[in-house]
Amino acid sequence: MERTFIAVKPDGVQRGLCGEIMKRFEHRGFKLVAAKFVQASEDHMKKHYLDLKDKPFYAGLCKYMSAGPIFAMVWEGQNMVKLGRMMLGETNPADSKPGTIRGDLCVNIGRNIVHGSDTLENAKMEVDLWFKAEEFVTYTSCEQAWLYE
Ligand code: IDP
Ligand code: MG
Repeated sequence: MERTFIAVKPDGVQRGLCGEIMKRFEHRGFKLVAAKFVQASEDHMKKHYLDLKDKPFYAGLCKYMSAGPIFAMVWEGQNMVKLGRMMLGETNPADSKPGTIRGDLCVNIGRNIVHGSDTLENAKMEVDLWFKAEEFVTYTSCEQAWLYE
């Protein structure tokens, strides 16, 4: 089992899309293991997006991501990181296929409503950056036995 960090960005929250985005992960069969509704600081977002620090859009990105509340989640499942990214679609919504979250719900690369970890290594780092150990809930999903053989 893998874990990934998924977050509804401030534009997704303001547009009332938390439920829709969460629903897609629930319906796919993934298990929610941590979640919180937070206002992130610009400093926190600078850490989160450190690998993009040399990009021209870095400052604007960190500002946008701290401009309103974020719905932060950790989801668990088989191939979670890869499948989470596939569900999101491409970074640019214009390249995202219908059926993906970005392909269905947004149009602009700078307002692409949702974040998802891109590799298992980054997923671990992001989960640690956003959540403390005591924020995880341990439970058995009643779906588990019917989702996996
Ligand atoms: P990802 O979110 O699909 O992993 P990254 O390349 O990691 O994409 O970029 C992080 C975020 O930075 C994107 O989701 C988007 O919000 C923003 N971003 C990426 N490229 C651009 C751009 O060319 N202009 C404005 N914002 C961008
Ligand atoms: Mg990324």
